[in-house]
Amino acid sequence: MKEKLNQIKAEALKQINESTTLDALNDVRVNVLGKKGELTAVLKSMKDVAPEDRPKVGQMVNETRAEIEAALESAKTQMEKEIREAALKAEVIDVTLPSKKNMVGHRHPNFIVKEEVERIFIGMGYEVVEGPEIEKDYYNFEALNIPADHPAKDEQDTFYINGDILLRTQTSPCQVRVMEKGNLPIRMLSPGRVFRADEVDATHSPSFHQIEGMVVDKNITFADLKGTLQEFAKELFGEGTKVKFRPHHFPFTEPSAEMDVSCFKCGGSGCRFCKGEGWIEILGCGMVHPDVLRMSGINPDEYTGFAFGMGLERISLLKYEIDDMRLLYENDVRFLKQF
Ligand code: 2NM
Repeated sequence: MKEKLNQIKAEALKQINESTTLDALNDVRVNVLGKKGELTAVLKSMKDVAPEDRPKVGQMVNETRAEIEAALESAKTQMEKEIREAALKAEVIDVTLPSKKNMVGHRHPNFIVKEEVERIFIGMGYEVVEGPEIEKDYYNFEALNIPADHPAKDEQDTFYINGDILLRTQTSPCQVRVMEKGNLPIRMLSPGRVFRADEVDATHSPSFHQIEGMVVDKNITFADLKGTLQEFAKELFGEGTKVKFRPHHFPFTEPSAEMDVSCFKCGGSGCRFCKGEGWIEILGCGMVHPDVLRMSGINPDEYTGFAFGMGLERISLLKYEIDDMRLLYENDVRFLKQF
């Protein structure tokens, strides 16, 4: 019996040694220790052993079983360790490889220019005020001294929601709302989206952006307007920038003017960029019309003011030398990254 057990053990240990996979190890376990295993068969044949020898034989079987189990367990542990190490080796991460970059966008040129204009005027004590894009006819036209029969009010030019409500065509209604509140003096800048029924081309879009500014205080004169806008032009386009005012007409200002800046490409001598003019038109401006002040509850004998307005896209196109406005609306990041 002892010989038989030693033979089973030796054979089992040999097979364990020869096993190269966890499955093979498991097969050894089943073949030796399983229900139909060799050692189990020995245990089952105990009935043929003389009763007085049974405890001794039983102990021998158990010892053999324990030794085989221990060998199986240690082989399994060793094998698992090897498998783990091989896996780790195969999965080495090279931390020196360049990482995958996330796609990030870029600030839009309109946004860059808007912030720059805001920075300049905030530096002069202005407050940035935004208002609704859907406006009442009153704030967009009537309160700005634009009469009912003015061509700008035509349905060909303005997007109407109904007879009384429309998409604002300028940001000045925002300034009317501030004047109405009556907290004087006022120094404000109103940037924002405006709408006009224009066909899309290199210089037009039915939705674009404006920045308007307004000052209302005692003793504000055209000299304040000129000094302020000259300072603004220098900061935006460079210290050497000169300005020129040409008489113009707006219903909401009197007198009114358009302001040109000396060409920041050629310095005013005339080039392809300024079409040989030496000057580039930049904004409209004027002294707030007394009727506009009066309609919003401000006494024009006590207070005067100036206002100005510019197209944000136009400034972006000029400043970054972009020749087609449509590029500003495509949001192609390869285009945006240039600014
Ligand atoms: C412009 C040109 C001239 C303007 C006038 C006003 C207000 F509210 F005071 F009447 N806001 N903005 C104004 C004046 C706008 O844009 C070309």
